[in-house]
Amino acid sequence: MRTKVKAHTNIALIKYWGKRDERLNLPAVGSISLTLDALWTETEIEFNVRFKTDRLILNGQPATEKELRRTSKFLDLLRQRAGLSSPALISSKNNFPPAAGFGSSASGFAALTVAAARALKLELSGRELSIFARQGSGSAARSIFGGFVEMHAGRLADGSDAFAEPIVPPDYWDVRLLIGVTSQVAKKVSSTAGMNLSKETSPYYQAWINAQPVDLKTMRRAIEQRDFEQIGQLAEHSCLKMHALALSSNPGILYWNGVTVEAMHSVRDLRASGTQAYFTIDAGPQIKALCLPEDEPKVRAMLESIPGIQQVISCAPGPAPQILEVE
Ligand code: 2P0
Repeated sequence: MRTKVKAHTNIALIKYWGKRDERLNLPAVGSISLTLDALWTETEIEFNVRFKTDRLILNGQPATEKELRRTSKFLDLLRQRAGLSSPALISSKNNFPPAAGFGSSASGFAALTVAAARALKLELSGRELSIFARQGSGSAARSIFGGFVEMHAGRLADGSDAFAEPIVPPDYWDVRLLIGVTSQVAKKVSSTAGMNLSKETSPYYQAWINAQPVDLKTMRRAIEQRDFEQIGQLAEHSCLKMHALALSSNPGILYWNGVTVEAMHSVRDLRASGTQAYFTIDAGPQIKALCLPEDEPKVRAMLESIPGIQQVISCAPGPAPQILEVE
């Protein structure tokens, strides 16, 4: 009952911000993402009746109590489905620096879901796996698939219609996402805390919910048609709307630093000079620039020339989780 799985992280082009149900972790809005090849988590899990309790090793170190509790609670869902109660030993490592601005939760919970399901001999569809992954972390549901992926908010109270699915096959279209690292300081407000505060206090929250279906539909069509300009413009717009929600929360949440703002201007200046580049930013200060493969050198050079950018990481579309070992 030992399995090892590699899962990739993802970047949202249409952002997820807000929950319709906290207990089941149901998103208030759908989202669209791109799975990334260069950033991944490898997770090994063993269930064994002889273990006394669950144990979790993260990047070679024992996890904190809080991390272990979250993981055990999540594994209970899969154990319950399998009708088993064996404790697990989990060892998980990321290939990306914590400074990359990706919480490990998307690739981490996707890898854990696929590894645990396989080790417990559960035969689950991609849809079912994404429903489990969602309960670990909303963005993890999208990492169950490669390439461009849509997460559905759903309407049902039990969450059975809140799942992710691919929009096009993983090799449908080659694009690039370049991550400019601006800071290595941990963010002060987590995504979960930030989106819950926005729901409670932002005067723009309902407008955000109302506009999302049109953004999702337009993005879906733009991906199918490989319309890069439409995708880029819409991704920037969705990012700025998400940050407008954070800023208009009370107290306001500001995820950017000065370098992030400089970089947003630089991306737009490059675009004005004729290179198709668009930015997106998550719940942190890193800048992420979307471009076509042929423009990658120019976009990288632009990011590297900004004072305060510490590192640039290039990503292409990535695959679905892969099972590396089964015993
Ligand atoms: C996204 N983010 O769509 C948005 C944009 C961050 C900014 O999904 O509370 O860690 O565990 O469901 O998955 C990060 O949120 O949140 C996220 P939970 P998660 O990528």
